[in-house]
Amino acid sequence: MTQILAILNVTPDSFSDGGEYVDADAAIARGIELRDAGAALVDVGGESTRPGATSITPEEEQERILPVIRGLVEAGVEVSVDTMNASTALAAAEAGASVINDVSGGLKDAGMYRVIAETGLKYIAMHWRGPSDAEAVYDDVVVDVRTELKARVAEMTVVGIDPSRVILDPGLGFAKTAEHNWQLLGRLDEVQSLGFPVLVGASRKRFLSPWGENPAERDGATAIVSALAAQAGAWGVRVHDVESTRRALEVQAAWENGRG
Ligand code: PMM
Repeated sequence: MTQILAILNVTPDSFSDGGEYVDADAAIARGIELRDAGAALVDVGGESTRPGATSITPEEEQERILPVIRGLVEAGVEVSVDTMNASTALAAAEAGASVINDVSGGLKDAGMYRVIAETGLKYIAMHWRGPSDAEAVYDDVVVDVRTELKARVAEMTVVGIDPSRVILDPGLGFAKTAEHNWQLLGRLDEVQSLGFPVLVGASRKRFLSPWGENPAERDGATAIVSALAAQAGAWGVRVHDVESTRRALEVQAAWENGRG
């Protein structure tokens, strides 16, 4: 069954839910709610990756997220942490997180792979070409993303990361146009052919705007993408609204069962 990673942004400026959960107790309560709604993992992030968002220091990031991680772990919630910083990954591991979700795939912080290797955390490596959207130029986006992810994996192996703990993500919307995103989804099998579990992060993103002007109106389209990603064999989907995606995944599973 495809896993649901629920997004819990503890940031004042994330593009669709920024500012709601800056208070640690509110964030912990929300994370528990997301788990109860069907999330296998709650993905806690303290730094917005939105283009143009103000960047913060790892210390500020940790100040925001560590109390939330501790509270969630105490409540028995499995936590992943959305960070590009090695020091934050290490602190998160000590606080009880089990997965690091790195949108830079290890390109932002040269110390990240060592922390992953040494802590034995699971590692989600997303395809990334830097912090801006300026580099959305590809010969063939699926071939190029696949090649670049493969290069990341090769480096991870050199540092000693256990490949069985690695999950790959094509990085929808990160230096990608809407057309690029649809090609990556339509040809997800090519990304999966690298032999790693694949996570899809489409939730509320701009390429879904034909089905919802405002981000929160895009949960219907997001849920359909979740079902189709599951159909294509995705390991997981990272979403804001767990309820609609859980129902979509249940419908997909029922359909699949009907095949006998
Ligand atoms: N997208 C965002 C943040 N983190 N992590 C992964 N693995 N994949 C994604 O597609 C991804 C991510 C940006 O969205 P948000 O600001 O709503 O969290």
